[in-house]
Amino acid sequence: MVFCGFDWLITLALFAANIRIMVHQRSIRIVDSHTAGEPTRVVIDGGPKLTGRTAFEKREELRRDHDWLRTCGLSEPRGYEAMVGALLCESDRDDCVAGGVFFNSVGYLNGCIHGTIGLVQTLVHLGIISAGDHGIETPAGRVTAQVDDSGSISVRNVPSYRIAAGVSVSVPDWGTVVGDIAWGGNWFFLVNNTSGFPLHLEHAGRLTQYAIAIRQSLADQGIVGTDSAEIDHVEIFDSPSDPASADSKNFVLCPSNAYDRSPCGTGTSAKLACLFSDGRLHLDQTWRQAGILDTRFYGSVEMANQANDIPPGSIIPTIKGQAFVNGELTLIINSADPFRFGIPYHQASLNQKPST
Ligand code: PYC
Repeated sequence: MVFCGFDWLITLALFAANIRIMVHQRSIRIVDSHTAGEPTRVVIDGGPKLTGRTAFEKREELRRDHDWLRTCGLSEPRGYEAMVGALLCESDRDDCVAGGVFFNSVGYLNGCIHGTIGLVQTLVHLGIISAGDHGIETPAGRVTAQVDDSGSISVRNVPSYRIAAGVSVSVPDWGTVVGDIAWGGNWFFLVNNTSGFPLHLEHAGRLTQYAIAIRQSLADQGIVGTDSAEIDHVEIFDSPSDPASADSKNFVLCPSNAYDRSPCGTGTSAKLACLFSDGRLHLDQTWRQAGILDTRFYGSVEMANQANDIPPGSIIPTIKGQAFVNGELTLIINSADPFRFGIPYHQASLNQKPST
């Protein structure tokens, strides 16, 4: 599939006080959506042309050479910390309609299920795909999105698994916290809520502090994922607000220190892997995971085929949710604007600029 090059560059010549000032403008076309409350900002045109072969290579290229796209789209004044961005890419794979590279206000993600649902809803909105099954290539691997006529989108995720159960971590000011380490397309530490604060939006500040303290303690105590990967997401569970409509409620801390407004699809995948390993979830069961806004994802599992790079007993989760497109806009990068690449949090991102 070809996304037509809309890489337009406008040069405006301004003449003031006999001094000729050249102002360069670059435009980036965006579609915004939210999935169960969590925003996804998809770059559909005007981004850098990436030469990497796979979505993984494209992500590394974006990180290395074009980090300005992430900062200009997601940092203030255009974006904010809860927002996840996706660069819509072509995929070299015959079994994929598109690729997506996901990022947030502090860095890059491996996979992102709410973001994949948002990206797929964006492709539907643009008339590029319709109901049916569609392969999407992500840095975490190929996922399949099934678009149904009711507006729901189900994403069959990458193999998910738990690598450790009942891990104790000592968290200053909060005591000892015991949780599981699992992969669902990102690394998660999954704990029951011992913060003393119910999982309600009004306690989001305290819950964020609790989750940040847990994540910091994991790092300080050398508790990591496979290949020493940082555990950058913390998922806290409690009873659902309405047991008739959900099996569990979560609060998920993302790497940007924002909490996921949705139940977090990769986090729900990690949860399903833990439940399955504990014998608390069966192959024909649907798990209803509520998030902090009481919106829900519906998860089911199948056994993963044995492969060398995944632990025995891994599952393939499918996560169902719904996204709504809520904006189409054009970002303007004006060379005269000191905050054209966002208000800088990271100097490194300022050192890589596009040609404007
Ligand atoms: O839905 O997988 C997800 C996700 C990851 C980070 C934010 N949302």
